[in-house]
Amino acid sequence: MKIIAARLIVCSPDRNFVTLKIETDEGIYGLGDGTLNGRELAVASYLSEHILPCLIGRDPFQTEDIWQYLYRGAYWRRGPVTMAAIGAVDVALWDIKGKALNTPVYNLLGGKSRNGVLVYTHANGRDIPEALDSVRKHMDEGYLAVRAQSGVPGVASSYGVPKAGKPYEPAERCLPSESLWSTEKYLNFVPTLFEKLRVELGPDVHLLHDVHHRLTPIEAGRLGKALEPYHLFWMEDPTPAELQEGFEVIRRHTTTPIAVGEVFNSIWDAHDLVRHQWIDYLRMAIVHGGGITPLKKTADFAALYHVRTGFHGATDLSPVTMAAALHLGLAVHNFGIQEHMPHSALTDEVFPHNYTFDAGYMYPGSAPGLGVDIDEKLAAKYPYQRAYLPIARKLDGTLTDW
Ligand code: KDG
Ligand code: MG
Repeated sequence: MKIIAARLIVCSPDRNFVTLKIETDEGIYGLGDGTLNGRELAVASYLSEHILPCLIGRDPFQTEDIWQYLYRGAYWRRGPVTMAAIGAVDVALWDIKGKALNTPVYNLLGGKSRNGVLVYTHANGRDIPEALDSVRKHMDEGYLAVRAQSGVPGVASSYGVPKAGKPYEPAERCLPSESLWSTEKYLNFVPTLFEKLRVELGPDVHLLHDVHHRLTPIEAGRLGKALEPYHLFWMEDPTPAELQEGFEVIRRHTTTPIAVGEVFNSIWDAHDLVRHQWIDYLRMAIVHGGGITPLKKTADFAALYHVRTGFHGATDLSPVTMAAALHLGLAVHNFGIQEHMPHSALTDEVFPHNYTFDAGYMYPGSAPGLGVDIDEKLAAKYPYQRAYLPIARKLDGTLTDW
């Protein structure tokens, strides 16, 4: 089998997606996701200008060699643009492999290690009563695990809080909007949120929380300690992770489990975090981590240190990445949990898929390959629109991590 064509479909059915379609001489094609929120065209250009011409004529079964060719062979390595582009190719090749062998991708990764993939979804509210209602709504839908975010009193436009009447979606089709941040108000508030949730919801529901890179390590230690009575499933991205040893400081102060990694692109971003057991869950996205090939190895490496997976699954990762995460999550032994922030109905229509949700778990389906397609005619009706993530400033105007 040979690759005869590779092209991009860049569309915006409610939000932007960069999709790679690789075609073979046997009529089988595969899909890969190359979406990098707010920087989509950089990946599209990296793919179309630099990668796609090198794929023609290659054997799509050679996922390892092609990955090394694009990573090592480029001389320049890592970074979100490069790795999302390589990830798009890698995932499309696994899709082709599965279709050619007439089996779901998870069977090529070790087969099913469990019946279904435990997922968590997002609850958001402008205040504690709204956040509580939102968690309850998702529990009624069947979710067993829910991430809870709430507006912080005295801080306008906190992270994770939806605009009135709309589902939460951070990217906006305008120049970056500005949100505000106060560590002091946040640290005083968050334990009161989780105290209320535990009192009202009982001990069983898994509660998660995303700090979104906003604290210093010692502040994160204080928060983790304050949250211990409410036994969170995890505290996510407590501090920016460029300084990996910062997590040692957090660990010294709290037993609240820690998840990190949605902005990582390589095991080398997490190597110390994992081998020192400073974290519990590794959250790299399949697309931004370079695809299924490196993520399978990363998961196996993490397993040696009792670190489990918690792959990123926000709406800026297309249904192709969602499917890839479900196939890998079903197969690896050290699966932890999968994020599920459902796409809009229009996005789901553009990307028909086999995966399903039932009673807290997701199932990738048994279609050959990844089980996701793209309706190109419909996609063409929704052209790319420039969009940005917000930025954050402290109350005195200092730019801080969003
Ligand atoms: O593109 C940025 C989003 O994917 C991110 O803000 C979502 O933090 C996020 C999460 O945990 O899903
Ligand atoms: Mg996050």
